[in-house]
Amino acid sequence: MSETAVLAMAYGTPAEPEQLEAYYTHIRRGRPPTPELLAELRRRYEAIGGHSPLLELTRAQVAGIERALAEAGRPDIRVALGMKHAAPFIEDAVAELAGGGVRRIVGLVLAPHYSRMSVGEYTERAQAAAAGRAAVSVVPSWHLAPGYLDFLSTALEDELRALPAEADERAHVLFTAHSLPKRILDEDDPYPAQLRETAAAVAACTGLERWSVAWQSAGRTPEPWIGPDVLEAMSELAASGATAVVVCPAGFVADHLEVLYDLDIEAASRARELGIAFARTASPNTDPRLLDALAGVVLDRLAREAVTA
Ligand code: FEC
Repeated sequence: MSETAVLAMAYGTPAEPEQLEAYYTHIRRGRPPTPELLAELRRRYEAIGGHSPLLELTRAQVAGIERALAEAGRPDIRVALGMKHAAPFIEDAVAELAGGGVRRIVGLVLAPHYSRMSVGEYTERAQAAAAGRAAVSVVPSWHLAPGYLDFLSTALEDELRALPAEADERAHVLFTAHSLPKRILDEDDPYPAQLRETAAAVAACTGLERWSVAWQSAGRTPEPWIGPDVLEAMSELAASGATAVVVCPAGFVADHLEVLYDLDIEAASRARELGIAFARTASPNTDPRLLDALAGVVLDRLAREAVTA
């Protein structure tokens, strides 16, 4: 095995419904959910068929990035999966890589935008797990990677083209990412600005005029979360004359609960109540444009480190 490897880091999902409580407790940093919160989360998983496809999709993305690296001339680089809230955890993957002789780990989070509360936490965990055993350098963000922007642009054009002609006239595109507690704004966190940069780049590629950014899937906690929430934004758009909303969940790279429930069920139902057309852009999942882009991001990181070493 090469001394260099990639640690692909992703959110994680319960592999079995029996693991839901442990998963939710982990997300809540060890605080078990109330029976009501757990039942509500179980209801959302049941509504999408009882199971999120996230684990299978994440594994397929990891295999695809490894393949793309091999095709780009680095068949020696292994890509291991480490997850934030489910096994195999980030710490398990780091231990396996270090135990196998890896001394240099490039961390790649399967989420495009940097926040201290997302990529920052993945980074801290990977670096703590590797301390004294391997050097870890994590790609902070890749929200303007050309293959990712290209995927989003064509996915958006497909949905806009498929809208009924009368709805298309005053269609509005909402680019979304997972909301985070508002306190990140006091710390100059780049997360909101990076989502706006992704959105502006896709809007420029597609010649889009009516678009804005909204936030989705805010946690069920008492503190304020970044807004506008996607559901509120849809109500405001309908009130100001929009006939259709197309949601582009640019903050996610795969189909999972927050896309399949929060958008395809909850937001679609809100659109029906508001009397407007609704569409959601396809997720990149295993599209080669995403996988090649991510392999490119890793190779850039390695090249930059070779220059500065
Ligand atoms: O399909 C699945 O099974 C998992 C889908 C899933 C993804 C995801 C991505 C992100 N989250 C982020 C932040 C937070 C914060 C909290 C939080 C809570 C939840 C809950 C579930 C959940 N998240 Fe998530 N997230 C996914 C699923 N997330 C389930 C718990 C129930 C709920 O509140 O809805 C609040 C924690 C707390 O209570 O203290 C904060 C961010 C991302 C995108 C970046 C990434 O992928 O890492 C940020 C996928």
